[in-house]
Amino acid sequence: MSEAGIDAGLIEKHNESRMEALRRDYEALGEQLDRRGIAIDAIKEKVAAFGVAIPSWGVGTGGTRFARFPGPGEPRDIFDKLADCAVIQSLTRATPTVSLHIPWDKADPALLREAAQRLGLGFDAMNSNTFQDHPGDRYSYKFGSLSHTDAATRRQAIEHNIECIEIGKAIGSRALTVWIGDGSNFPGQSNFTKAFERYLDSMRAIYAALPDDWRIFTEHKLYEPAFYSTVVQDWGTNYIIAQELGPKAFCLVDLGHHAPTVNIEMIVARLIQYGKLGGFHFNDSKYGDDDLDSGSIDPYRLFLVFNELVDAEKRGAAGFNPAHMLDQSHNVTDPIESLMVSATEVARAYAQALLVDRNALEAYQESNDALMATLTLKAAFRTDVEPILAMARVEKGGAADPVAAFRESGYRRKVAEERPAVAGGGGGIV
Ligand code: LRH
Ligand code: MN
Ligand code: MN
Repeated sequence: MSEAGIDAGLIEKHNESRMEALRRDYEALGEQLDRRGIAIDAIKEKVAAFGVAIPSWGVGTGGTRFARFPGPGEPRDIFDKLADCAVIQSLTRATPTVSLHIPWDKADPALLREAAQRLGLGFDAMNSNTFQDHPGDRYSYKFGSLSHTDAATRRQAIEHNIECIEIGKAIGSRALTVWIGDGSNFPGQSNFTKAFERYLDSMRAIYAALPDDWRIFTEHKLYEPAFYSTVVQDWGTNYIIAQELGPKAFCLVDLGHHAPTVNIEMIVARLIQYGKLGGFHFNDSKYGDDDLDSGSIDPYRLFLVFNELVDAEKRGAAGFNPAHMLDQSHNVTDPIESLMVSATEVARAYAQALLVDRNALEAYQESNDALMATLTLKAAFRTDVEPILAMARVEKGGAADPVAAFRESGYRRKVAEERPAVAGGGGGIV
């Protein structure tokens, strides 16, 4: 095994047997795209430059409120998690960074930096956690954190966020994502206005500790863990927060954090238009915050989100620089495999969105030709861009078929020998 966990020779051998077919598929697609006035190599270059961050918490098996069924070779700590992330990166070449969650990933920053460097990884946004109590903390977050009625509890939550910034500074991160579970379970339990005022005050204190070259992302979520009201529940509230805090504050869109019928791509467009789109937590869902693999339920929606992103990229929208991160939980699949599939699906949506004939689309929009406008999007979405994704991967040293190569490597079996089995048990998202 190499430092990154997957032997380069194994990837080479894996690719060798697939290269001939891949070249032919790539050529055939190139010809087809050429007829549509699209240069396949230019799309491939864009895909090759695209990356999405791995959530450190994603490489462990998730769970539900009811149970957690750990798999073999579960990472024991952040260093095992980084090793797993490096495997994902070496096979997909689309996941160069990791997003840490504190205190889950708390460790000596010098060691974190050293491990990441050795594994060829960087760090994306830091995530704070005041949705659960931390061992040793004086105050409980049972009734809230940044919006808590008690000033000392709020102060503790503020300090925790500032500590996340400090750790992030030491390891080269440049953003903090704040998601809180604050809310209420019963009508009357909380004063909506006062709770939001307290939240904003707390966020102002965190914002004041943000270095000049950092961004702060606030993440909204409709419900859960609070079941009646949530302090940061939707993109409207989120936009207010970003406006109130200032130019370093942006909204983070987690695809699973919306009501089932909400038009997420339109929210994305609005946030871009007003310069407040900070980034994404990509995942998919059928019912709520299911944290399923990206594109596993509604790949068309993922494509439509990317359609907005490519539109903004093409017209050079002011301040447009969203962070791409995954945020998912795996109950029945191998987390490494699921994360590789998700990273590929996100890149696929990007590639498909790059194929949209934007001049034609604009003309159909201007002439109110609804049918042709929607078929223009469909033509891009229906294109099988797999040869582009695979070729970009292989040319960067990744695997033509990451899941197959991962299984060939025996990585999971090997780490299961070193990492003691973990007992299953009650609920909890991580
Ligand atoms: C909340 C959330 C948020 C947390 C993560 C573990 O549902 O999406 O991003 O930090 O899950
Ligand atoms: Mn999230
Ligand atoms: Mn979530």
